[in-house]
Amino acid sequence: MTNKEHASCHRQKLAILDFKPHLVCLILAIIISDALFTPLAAQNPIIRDQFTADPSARVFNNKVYVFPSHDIRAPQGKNLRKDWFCMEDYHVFSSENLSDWTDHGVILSQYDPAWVDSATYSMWAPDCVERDGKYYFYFPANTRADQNGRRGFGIGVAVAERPQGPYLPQAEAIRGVHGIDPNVFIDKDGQAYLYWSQQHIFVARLKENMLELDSEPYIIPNLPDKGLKEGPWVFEREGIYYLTFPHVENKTERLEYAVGKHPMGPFTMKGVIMDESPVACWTNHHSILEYRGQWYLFYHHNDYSPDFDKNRSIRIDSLFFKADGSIQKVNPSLRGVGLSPANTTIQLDRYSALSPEGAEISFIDKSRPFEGWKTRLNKPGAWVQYNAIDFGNKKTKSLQIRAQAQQGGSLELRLNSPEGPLLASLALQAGSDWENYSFKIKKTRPGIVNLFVLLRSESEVEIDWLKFQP
Ligand code: FUB
Repeated sequence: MTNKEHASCHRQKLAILDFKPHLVCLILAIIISDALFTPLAAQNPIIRDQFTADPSARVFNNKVYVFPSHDIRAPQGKNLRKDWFCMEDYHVFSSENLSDWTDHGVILSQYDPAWVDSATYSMWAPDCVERDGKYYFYFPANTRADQNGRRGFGIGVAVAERPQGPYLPQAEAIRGVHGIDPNVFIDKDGQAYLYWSQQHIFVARLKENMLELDSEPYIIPNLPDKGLKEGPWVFEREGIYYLTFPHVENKTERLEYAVGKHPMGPFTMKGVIMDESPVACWTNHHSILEYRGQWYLFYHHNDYSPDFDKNRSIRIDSLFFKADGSIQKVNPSLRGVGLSPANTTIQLDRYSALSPEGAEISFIDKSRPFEGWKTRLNKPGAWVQYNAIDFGNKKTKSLQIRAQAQQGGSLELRLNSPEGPLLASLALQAGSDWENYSFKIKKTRPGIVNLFVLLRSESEVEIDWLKFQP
């Protein structure tokens, strides 16, 4: 967590206190706001039991709902390419704290809309918006052949009374729309716009029924000429309309943006929000939203499938604006956002930094990636850094750690730097299995720390997680 994120947590608390001049009210407000205030935190990736991609995140009824694509491995015997995207249905996930996500299950599958060719497993990136208490879910898919035998991507709408569905698909795809990656933006005056991509980025006005176009599709000009552009996501902040989208400037997609004074432009290119993935996950696809005073970038990476980048996982990192409204580049992280309470399971493998030598992260079991990762320290002095652990105001006296040391080993826990104050020295006995060890530690002070876990022994130690206790 950065200083800016700390400041934003405080701003959220203070906003609740704003209206209380009287001291007694103020004290009451502090007690109430602390009780009501759910801290926001997330480690990446955020969904840990299935592949998810192309996250469209929305705030509905004070909760964050994420509508992602659902990558799967191509089923046998369906005549599908093994090396391509394969998507049969959509789930929706919701959370109030960005850490604990409820999976509301399948909200729509390729077998539901009459117009979708269900042999193609092509339920690509969706979006969802609310209007007058109804939820409109927009999704692309390959169409069945028309009278002239023509096929291609269309975009359909399914409507629900609640964000988690059930969603009822319209009988036909939206007329006049050919392409993928729908995104809907409703402006302050109530006018809704549909954006989508098909090599270029298109926009058209939507009728008030949210189901039909109200203008001819228009190719948004002044965006990069060369390289695929897709996945538009439009939002407004302080009178500036941001058109953000993945674009292949070099080899794979990076996230870029343009700004304008109207939802239909003209837009002027501004820059890069997130660079290309260094490990060549070919796609990236994102959404941007403000939730309780902080802006977030939702995006994806192939965390659980390093050898096949069409099985992706969604992540969140904080996003900041400069004073002139431009977007600061976001560095993708595993650590994610917010504070990790000291008494919860802290996955060190979602680290903030690793020593240049002797520290590495790998799957606990490569054949079962959703079991997660472990941290391996194999050189004396090697370390893993995990930032923003919140010790709250209760004293912490002990520590549990799940670790494995084949030949026995020793670790040190230090605060704020590899040479910082010593919190604990841990001696781990030899064993060929994972063990849950308990140790007494020096009493901690209340507050937020950056933790360093260092290897002191010659022999290596693997760590799954640790947790502090009173
Ligand atoms: O998920 C399938 C496609 O990959 C999306 O529609 C694109 O935006 C890219 O993420």
